[in-house]
Amino acid sequence: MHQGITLNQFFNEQWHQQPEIDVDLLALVDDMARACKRIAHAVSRGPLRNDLGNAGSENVQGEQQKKLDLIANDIMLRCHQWTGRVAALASEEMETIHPVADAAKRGKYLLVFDPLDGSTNIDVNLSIGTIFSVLPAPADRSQISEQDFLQPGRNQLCAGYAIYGPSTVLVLTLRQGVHSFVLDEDIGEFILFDADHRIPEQCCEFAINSARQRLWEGPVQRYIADCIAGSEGPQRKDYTMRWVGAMVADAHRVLSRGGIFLYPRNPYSADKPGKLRLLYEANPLALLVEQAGGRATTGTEPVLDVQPHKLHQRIPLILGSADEVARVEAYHRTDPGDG
Ligand code: P6P
Repeated sequence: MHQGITLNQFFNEQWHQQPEIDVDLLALVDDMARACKRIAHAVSRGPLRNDLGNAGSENVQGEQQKKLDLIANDIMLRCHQWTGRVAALASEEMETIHPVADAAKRGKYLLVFDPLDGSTNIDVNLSIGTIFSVLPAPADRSQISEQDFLQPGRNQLCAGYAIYGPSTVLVLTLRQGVHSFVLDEDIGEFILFDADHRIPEQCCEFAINSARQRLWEGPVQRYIADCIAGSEGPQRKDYTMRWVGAMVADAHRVLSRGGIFLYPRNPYSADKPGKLRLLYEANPLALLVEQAGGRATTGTEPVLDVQPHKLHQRIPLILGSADEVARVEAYHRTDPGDG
């Protein structure tokens, strides 16, 4: 696939080669690109418009909502709820699902998203992003319920993220490879720069918040200790550590150049087995990583196989280069102890 074509041209070419690709799904991707352009614009003007800081409200997770969290959420609703492609939406920033109004045509997809992941980075001008996942809607769309969203990640038809960094980059999959596009602000188009991306199988870079080491489950404690032991230790190679504090940024680095990202299970907190949310953080990133040849696990099972039981469910997440994630899974098999 040749570099330099627009998102639209790219997917039109894919559709000509594979007519089975649903044109409504391609149109939804186009709607998403528009939403991400608008969010990128709002984020970049945050300091100029006094849009930094807290909104004075909390989300369902009890976390302080940033003004830009709510602005990004509103942009996502505006760009998707009247297109006729979506039957209902769900967001980290909304406690319950958001069915498309009866007056509008309810489309064949459910859209679930984190409108602005890593929003604690906003006020210090570090990378943040939008994460999204597209699921099939039920045949009967007259009464969409939360239950309809509770599908394992393997059901996703499309997943992706936009990262708002030095450039605005859109990375997505329609289950036929992972493709990356960079926003050319001069023409307002996302331009293809990396088609059919493959994540390096080997790596020597891990991402974990080491300040929470006391809360990690045993296998992760031992794995990280062995990484820190470097070439004198059982891994027989030296590692480096990176932690941006926004999963979308850490995952983008891991997907781009290899590595492993860990936000492991906290065995001391039954109701919060992990920090990251299954439906709109772990599942979309897990699909992207698997589509690029990597792995994504809870430590004991593939993330995409987990059957969700509530909308804002949290999950332990370990994803990245196939060989390194397989290594961590082996630590869980050989000595699963919690301590
Ligand atoms: P900690 C952002 O709030 C987030 O949900 C993820 O994007 C990020 O990876 C994680 O939390 C950071 O958590 O414990 O390091 O602050």
